[in-house]
Amino acid sequence: MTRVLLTGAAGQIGTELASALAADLGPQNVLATDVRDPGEWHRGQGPAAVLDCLDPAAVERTVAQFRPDHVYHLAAILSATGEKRPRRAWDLNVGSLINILEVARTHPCRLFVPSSIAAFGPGAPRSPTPQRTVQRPNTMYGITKVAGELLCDYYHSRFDVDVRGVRFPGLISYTAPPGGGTTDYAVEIFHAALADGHYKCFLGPDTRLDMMYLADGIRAARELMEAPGEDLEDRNAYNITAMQFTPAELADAIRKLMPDFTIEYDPDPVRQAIADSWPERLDDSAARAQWGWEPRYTLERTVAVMLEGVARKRSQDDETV
Ligand code: AKB
Repeated sequence: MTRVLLTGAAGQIGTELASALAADLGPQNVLATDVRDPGEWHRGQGPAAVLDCLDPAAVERTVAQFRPDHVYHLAAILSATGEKRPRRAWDLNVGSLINILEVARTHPCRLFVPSSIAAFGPGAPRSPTPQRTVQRPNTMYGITKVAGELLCDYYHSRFDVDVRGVRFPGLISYTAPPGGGTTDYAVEIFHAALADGHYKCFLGPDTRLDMMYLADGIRAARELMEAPGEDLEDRNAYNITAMQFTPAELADAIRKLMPDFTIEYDPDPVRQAIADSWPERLDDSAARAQWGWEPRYTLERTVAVMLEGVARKRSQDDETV
């Protein structure tokens, strides 16, 4: 059975990915790690541990002891937080990655390293953004993502490390909140709709961005990790996409199920500038051709699943208070 290690497992992607992997592989085969104490985030499925990926000895020890076949390296600082603490974003995003890549040289395992739409900047075509085009991002987060893509390419060609990755659009889910991203509005809006019937959006109404429901994102990561390596010409940074919308279009889609929902706009200059520099729609034809990528969640399906999931979570949270 495949043994899997996750870093950053307490985050938005890690929480759902760990559960999905534990359900399929058996909880004992999935080690969830995060820099935060598992007492704060772990819900009791399989083993969990504290791991600071900036500590190379701790990364080495954890990998040597657990002997994973696959590692999903999810620890990262996102775009908006990265602009508040650029040096910290560089240190964590690039420093943790190189520690993981180094360990994979001596303890062979397959790595998944996520990149992002943030790896593109204002100079790239925005709709569609080609798989291969100019990458000159002007955010620290984006710079760490380009550096990460290049590091992964380097460790693959120079040391034969089997590392793979996708460029995620904004991810929408309700199990664990995203934290410090620019696309977070597309999650917050559902919580506000159900709590107050109203949302104050930190991006302007016409800001179109590339988005995906997290279940599609998790399936993309897992399918890429199972794909034959020899087919992966663009292995470390596949564009993937599912849907594109603006805050106003998302609000309209929510209003189809909650007719009284209202939205107002109060753009935050930092996050608005980040969003304006990002792709509206990635061209995902390389992922489709090289490993069969195909999204399943449309905007309408995502809105229905999110309203139901957030409502369920709110009533569970009420019961535990
Ligand atoms: C962010 O908004 O920073 C992230 C991303 C698109 O990578 N969700």
